[in-house]
Amino acid sequence: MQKRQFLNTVACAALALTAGNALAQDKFKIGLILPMTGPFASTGKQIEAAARLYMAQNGATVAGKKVELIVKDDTSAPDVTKRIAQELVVNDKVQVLAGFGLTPLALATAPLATQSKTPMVVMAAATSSITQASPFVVRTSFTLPQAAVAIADWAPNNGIRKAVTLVSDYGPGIDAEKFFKDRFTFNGGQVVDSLRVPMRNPDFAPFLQKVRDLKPDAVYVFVPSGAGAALMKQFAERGMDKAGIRLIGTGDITDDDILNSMGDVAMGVVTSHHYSTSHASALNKKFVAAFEKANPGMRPNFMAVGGYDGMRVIYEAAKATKGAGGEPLLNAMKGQIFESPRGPMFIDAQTRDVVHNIYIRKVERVNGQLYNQEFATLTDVKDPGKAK
Ligand code: VNL
Repeated sequence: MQKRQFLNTVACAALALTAGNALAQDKFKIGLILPMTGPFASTGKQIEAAARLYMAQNGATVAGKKVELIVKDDTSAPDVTKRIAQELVVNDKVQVLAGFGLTPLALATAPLATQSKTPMVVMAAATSSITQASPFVVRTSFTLPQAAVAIADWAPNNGIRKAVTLVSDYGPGIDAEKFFKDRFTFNGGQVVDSLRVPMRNPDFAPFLQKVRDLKPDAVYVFVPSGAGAALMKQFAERGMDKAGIRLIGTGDITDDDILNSMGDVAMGVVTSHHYSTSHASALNKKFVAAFEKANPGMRPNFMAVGGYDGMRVIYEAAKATKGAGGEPLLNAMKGQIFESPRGPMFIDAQTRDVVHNIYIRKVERVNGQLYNQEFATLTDVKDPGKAK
């Protein structure tokens, strides 16, 4: 009697365990860590909206498993990103980590991806070296050197001989400065000064005054997504444009999310980047229409596209591995080639970094709204930061 009861209990426990396992295996979990509050909240909002759009369009099951998207706010603090990533891996047992709004957040998490063999899809951060911080990193955003080199080739052919660089003082800014300076100088241009502004709450005024005094043909700028509006406002207030100093940069400064609110000062600004909301392809028109329908009043920017394409890479890899995570999932991400709303792109199997077109664009008014209008294309640009 007692023995039978014991056996019964064991059988029940075993069943519960199996059921628990089956349940866990029935899900494919994506841990999406983003800055949803604080100064970089726009990046989090764009990426979350795009990830949800991808799921709405492509179904919430993959390889027979229900996809669970777990969105967490890291407030753009690296120690928080790392702690959340740890919880997602250990407690939630996510198959993949994704998001990473800024370089320091990605770098803080990379060692954990390596230790736990969890693929880590970087959808926003853009310092070249991030993919080298862990063999488990795959990137669907872009790299600053890709954009910087392109505008450094364009500028000397378009009347810009003397430039001052002005960048946010951290990873992507340092990349933006170095790769612009090297290429622009190689092309016969001269960088007369290189200024770095604090990453958080920057006051551009004293730096812009310095630029005014130096009287270059152009000031070349990198600031992270979201900070462009403040820069543009102070650029106008200082009368830089009237002093004949042109503004050029990577497309982060004319971020589509906020471009429309920048007003006339943004008109004619030339930048280089991998995505514009007005990219003229059928696929992009569909993407923008669906995004705007699902998120009234919001325009998808390059962050949204990094998130959307990141979900594509994850879904297709999960299909190939039948929902398994770890190294097989990572390997199934390498070499993926597809059409993105940005244009053609692929994940370089060797570097795990994105290869795509870089476009030269000019801010113009179209039907009463400001857009980055692409007018030249460099095709299949690899990260120049990997050549060294
Ligand atoms: C980074 C690069 C962040 C480019 C950005 O916006 C950006 C980064 C938040 O690597 O931290 O536009």
